Amino acid sequence: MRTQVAIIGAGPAGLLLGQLLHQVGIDTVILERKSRDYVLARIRAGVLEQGTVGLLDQVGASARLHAEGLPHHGVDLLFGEQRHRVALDRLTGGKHVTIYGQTEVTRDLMDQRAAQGAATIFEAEDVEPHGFDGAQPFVTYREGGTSKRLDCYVIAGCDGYHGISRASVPSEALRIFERVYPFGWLGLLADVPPVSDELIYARSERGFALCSMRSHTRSRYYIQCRQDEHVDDWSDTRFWDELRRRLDPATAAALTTGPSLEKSIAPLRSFVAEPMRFGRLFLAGDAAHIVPPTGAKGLNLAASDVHYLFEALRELFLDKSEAGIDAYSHKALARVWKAERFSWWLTSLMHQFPEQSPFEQRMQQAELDYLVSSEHAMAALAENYVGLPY
Ligand code: RFL
Ligand code: PHB
Repeated sequence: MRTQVAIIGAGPAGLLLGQLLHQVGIDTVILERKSRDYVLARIRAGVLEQGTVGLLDQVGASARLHAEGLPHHGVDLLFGEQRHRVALDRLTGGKHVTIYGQTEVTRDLMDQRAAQGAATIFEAEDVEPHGFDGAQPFVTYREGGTSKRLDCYVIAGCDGYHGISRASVPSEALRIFERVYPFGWLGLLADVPPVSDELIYARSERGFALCSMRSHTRSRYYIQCRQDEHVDDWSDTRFWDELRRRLDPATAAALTTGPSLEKSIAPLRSFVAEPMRFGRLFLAGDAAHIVPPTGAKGLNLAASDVHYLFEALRELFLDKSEAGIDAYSHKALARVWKAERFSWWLTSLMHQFPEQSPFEQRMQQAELDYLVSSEHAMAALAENYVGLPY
């Protein structure tokens, strides 16, 4: 089999890239390790920047998003039993974010791709990129026990943090930057109305908590937990009790609880691999970088990478110019590092760190007090939260 762009991974990065390329007549095949149902069962991001929504508009996969997504014009910071609203719209000249689950984004892109008859091979085993340091790269994989080969001009590694693309690059060609945080997030999804109209990021003595949502009837909550914690040790009752203790009394009293639909623990990590291009192999999204979820940036960074990569590949295939692919890594990384900084900063500000000294505790407190007392500091937070320009 032959295609122009072999895309590894059918997460948001791979699917969005596939649709952008399809629109300008560039042929793609997506190879995905898991089944369609497995991919659609993963509960992940919930906050979309306007740039991400714009890309979904560009490919015509946003009708349901505009019908069902919730525009949010502010978020709350809760500390010292007080909620402080960050007026995203006022502080950014009218910008907002949209609450719409990553699961739904993925479903919309998959449905559109299937309707257009573009090839996605699910349950592709042992996917491996080859020859990307030359002009004739190819990808090998097994489908239903049969070995296959996909020849292409370019390989897009959109296969997430644990994927094969980055792992196929010789380690001496990669520079890794990493911070692992000494805690995780325990998340719970439930069909109960959200406790508030807007998201609440809460810092408490017992650890961080986040009140988020997927719709007016479906809530997503997170609490900071130990890294070595097991999800089975967290009954729903224990989760709800702990969440309540991290909120102010009025918010805790307003919380509606119910049986969980899903519960899982995610580790927190900052990670960047440089560069994002190796000959004819290009990394995009979590394959190249990870942010802790505190800033809601992971999916949105995958989208901005894809925007840059799409422009570069369009130039390569349609204008026969390599200028775009030569600039890709540099352009994408410039935005990645700013989102890394924001996610690291917000994580450091809002969580309890096991080894934190009394001095560091006071610094965290002072920074929060300063933040909510300064329009300039709040505007910097808002500007980053809604998403920096591409
Ligand atoms: P994905 O979504 O991991 O997709 C990669 C795909 O590649 C497949 N794959 C392979 N396929 C073939 N061969 C192989 N060898 C393969 N290895 C892997 C995988 O099965 C998968 O289908 O990466 P992508 O597309 O780069 O997208 C990135 C986002 O998924 C991620 O950044 C976000 O979910 C992060 N994130 C959030 N981002 C936001 O922008 N806003 C949020 O509110 C937000 N909240 C979150 C989050 C991530 C979380 N977790 C669980 C890590 C909340 C949480 C709890
Ligand atoms: C979510 O709803 O899953 C979510 C929202 C905001 C974040 C992280 C996760 O910062």
